[in-house]
Amino acid sequence: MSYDNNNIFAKILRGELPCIKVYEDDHTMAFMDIMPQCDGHTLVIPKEPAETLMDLSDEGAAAVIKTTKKIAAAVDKAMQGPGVVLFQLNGAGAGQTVPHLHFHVIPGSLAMLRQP
Ligand code: DGP
Repeated sequence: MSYDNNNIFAKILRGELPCIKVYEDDHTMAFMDIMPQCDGHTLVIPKEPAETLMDLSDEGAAAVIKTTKKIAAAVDKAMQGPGVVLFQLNGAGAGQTVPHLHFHVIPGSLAMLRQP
């Protein structure tokens, strides 16, 4: 597995770059997206170095899903719907731009997402 220790989210995890952090525990962190699709767009990442979901351990996957569930509930409550979209890209070919696994938690609906 390749992992770039100098990617932006690795720097955020080490405290070398700022972020608007909304949640942190021993295994995960959540912070606001710097280029949000809409207000409330939040990112959830594991602390384990993993570029894609396939690179993450089962324990890391359980932790990141647990945190994503918490954040999705909080975003839903704060933004009041109409729903919450989750997405997660694996690899540059899929459009992943930051090579540290992250889940997007976006209030709204698929139809409301900004088109590329
Ligand atoms: P993706 O295309 O799935 O790899 O999404 C990467 C997301 O990361 C994108 O929505 C913008 C966000 N992002 C990029 N750089 C930064 C940063 O320095 N800080 C924060 N908070 N988000 C960032």
